[in-house]
Formats: sequence, C-alpha cells, structure tokens
Amino acid sequence: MDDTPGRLIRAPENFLDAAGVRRVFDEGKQGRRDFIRRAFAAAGAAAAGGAARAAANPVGPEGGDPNILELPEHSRGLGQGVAAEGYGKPSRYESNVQRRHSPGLTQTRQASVSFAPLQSLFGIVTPSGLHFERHHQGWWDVDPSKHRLMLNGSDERMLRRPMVFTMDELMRLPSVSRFHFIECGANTGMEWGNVAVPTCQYSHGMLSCSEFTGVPLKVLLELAGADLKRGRYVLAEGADGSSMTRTIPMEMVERGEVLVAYGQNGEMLRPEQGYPLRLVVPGVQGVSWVKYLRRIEVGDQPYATKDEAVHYIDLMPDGRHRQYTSIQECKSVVTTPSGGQVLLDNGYYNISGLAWSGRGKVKRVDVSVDGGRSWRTARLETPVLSKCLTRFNLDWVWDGKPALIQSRATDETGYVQPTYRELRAVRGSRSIYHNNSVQTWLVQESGEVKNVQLS
Ligand SMILES: Nc1nc2c(c(=O)[nH]1)N[C@H]1C(S)=C(S)[C@@H](COP(=O)(O)O)O[C@H]1N2
Ligand SMILES: [Mo]
Repeated sequence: MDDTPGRLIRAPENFLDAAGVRRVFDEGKQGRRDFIRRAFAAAGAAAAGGAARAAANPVGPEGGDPNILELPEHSRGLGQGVAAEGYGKPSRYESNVQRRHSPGLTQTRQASVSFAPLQSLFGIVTPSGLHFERHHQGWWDVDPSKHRLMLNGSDERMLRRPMVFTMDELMRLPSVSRFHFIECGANTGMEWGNVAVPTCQYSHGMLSCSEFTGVPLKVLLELAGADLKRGRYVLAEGADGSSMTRTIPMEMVERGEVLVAYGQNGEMLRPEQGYPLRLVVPGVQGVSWVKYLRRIEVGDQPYATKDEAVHYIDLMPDGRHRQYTSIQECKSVVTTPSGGQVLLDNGYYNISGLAWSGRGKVKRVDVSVDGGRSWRTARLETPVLSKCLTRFNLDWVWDGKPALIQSRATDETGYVQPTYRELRAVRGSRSIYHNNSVQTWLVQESGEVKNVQLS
C-alpha cells in the first residue's frame, strides 16, 4: 500500500463533536461572550494586541461578579491520593483530544494512518500518545531483549567490520537528544485535488514533533569501519513485514544528524513509533524514518527500493516521475482558528500556528486575514530550532466579517512557502506527495471556520 488518499474523504457523522474541534471557542458560550466583551471593550477595533492583552481582566470565562470567587467542592474537600504506581493520563475533560483515523481513506487499519490533533496542541512538542501513526503493515510491540541492529556493507570494501548490536550495547554508547519534526510526504496530499478536508487534523496532521534520543549513525558506522569515501549511501531496513527500506545519502549521516533513536520525549519510543529503535532523519519525509530498525547497509549507489522507485515519487506535469524527493520544504499552517472551529463573537483572538522547514530554521512567518492581499509578521515563539516545529502567534481583532486566514513561512535559506498557484505551476496537480502550499481558512460571518482553496 502507498499513501494514496481516497478521492473523497468522508467526515464521520458526529464529526463536529467527535473531533473536539468546537471545543476551543464553543464552551460556556454566553459567559465567554460577556468575558470577551468586558475584557476587550477597551481594545476597540484596533489590532493593538498588547493593549488587548493588557485589558484582559482575571475573571474566568464563566463571568459573574469580579469581586466574588466561589469556593467549589475541590477547594474545601480532600483530593485524591497518589497512586501506589501508575502512568499518568490526561484529564477526563480532555478526552476529545485524540489522534483520529479518517474513515474511508484506507481499506485496512494495518496499512493506514492516524492524524495528530494539531488544533488542540500548544507549543511545539507532540505528546507521545498523540503522535500521528503511519504503518504499512501494522505495528508491533517488539521485545527489546530480542531486538538486534546489524551493520554491514554491500561488499567488504564498504564496511570492514560487520556488527550486530543488542539494545543494551547501543544504549551504552554516547547519545544525543534533539528536537525534530517528522512529516509524512503524503501530508496535505488530499488537497492537491482541491478536495478540502474539514479540519487541520486531517489536512496537516501527519506531522508531529518530539525530542528524540539516540546514537548518531555516524558513530556506529565509524565503529564498524565504514568507508565513507566509497560508501556514499546507506540503506535502512525495518523489522516489520512491510519491508520498509529507504536509501539515505551519506552527506546527511556525515553531518551527524541522522540518529539511531530509542528515546522519544524523555522515555522509550512508543510501539507505534517503532519501539525499540527507529531511524531519525531530520528534515526528510517520514518514510525514511524507518521504524523497528534492524539493519543498516553501506553501499556506493542508491538502492531503488519499492518505497523510493515506485512509491513516494512525484508525478510531474510532463508525465515523468520524480524519485528520491526527500526534503520536506518550508511549510506552515494556522491551527487556531482552523477548519471546524467556531468563533463566538467579534473581538480579540490569538491566531496561532506551526511552521517548519526540512532545510533548517524558520526565519519568519507572515499572516494574512484577507486571503493574501496584506500580511503582518507573526511572533516566533522560542525555541526556534533547526528542522523542528516553530510556534507562531499573532494578535487579531475580528470585526465579524468574512476573513481568509493564511500563513506563509520563510526559512533560513530564504525559501518562501508557495501559494497553490505557484506550486501547481511547477508541480501540476496530479501529485500526492510534498504539498507545502499556503493553507487558507475561511472564517464565515457565523463564526464557523471552513477549509477553502484560493485559485
Ligand atoms: N518499519 C517501518 N517504518 C516506517 C513505516 C512502516 O510502515 N514500517 N512507515 C513510514 C512512514 S510512510 C512514515 S510517514 C513514518 C511514520 O512514523 P510514525 O508512525 O511514527 O508517525 O514512519 C515510516 N517508517
Ligand atoms: Mo509516510
């Protein structure tokens, strides 16, 4: 199976509730309206965010008399004790925040994808339990005591000492920890055909970001006596039944960026993410981040495996296929407000979103609320890291009229995220992969936000 999305994507019946997308603005509707009115009366129509924020009083969304703070049961009674042992879970009030699979997109759950709820996340790190999943042949909870990593060469000149590591042996070696995004090459793939999916979870949610811990592959190759002058390519192979194999150019390994990783956000990788070992290839599309990593081979030519010769290729306008596309180009998306959310009333909103580039750091993000006619530069929140998600925010006072919200990121190479018109001029519209176009959300007068495409 490849990542081919269905021509049509069907939303589940109870979509709005199930996706939890109304949550942000729809709760405590009346109280919230009062709150917003009071808090931002002073802000007027000016988009002066600083003033708007300063005017916010500490009265909660429930409103009421600002001089009286009720004492609920939890302020008077005895709370719950610590568990004797256990793994913490999110509040039951957050149960709508889930990764979701798109009904009808794929025919089996084993060769499928689940999307991360970007609209409900803050900052840049994806909680491990909400990391998107993409499996070609199902996931496994592999016994780490039995797992092995083999290093070999395509012949003995490429690598002098073939080696097999246990997990214990790997974990004795010097490790590094780095924050990086992973994006499936098929992310936003549905949008090529102008089929707008309803939320940013489905349009952009094959994207996650974690702190990964592991051993630079370069260190392992040096231990095994690889000839980096001769062996200009590496083949990575997974232990699941999907025969996931990808060629990685040796330049990436030499930079010390490619990791043989076992850690994710401070703990071992989740099984869905390739426990106990996966390759981390910063900036490169997800398919090269081979999970259940069991073998690395050094060779002097690209391997032309199925997942690079016939899948994960780009159909260009001249009818030819582009192979070995790997870098995820600069891209961004506004996650709030975004498709499926509802703005309650005119007034202040924080426009928030994510930007990333497979070529380095995000340098700047511009945001438009009029479909690209005018732009304002958003605040980039720290940290701004290379090949990592960057959070941006911008103050906005909504006047209640239809608005077309967009973000456009620029990375440190100077590359600017394209519009659909610009992207299609080069790529045509028969692609599946590598869609990094500017995304547009239409805020309707009713406050409902819709996914639209501007031609
Ligand atoms: N062994 C193995 N590795 C794999 C895959 C797989 O199916 N098997 N899927 C690839 C694809 S296409 C993507 S996008 C990422 C998804 O990683 P995630 O499931 O941790 O989000 O893993 C890649 N590595
Ligand atoms: Mo993927």
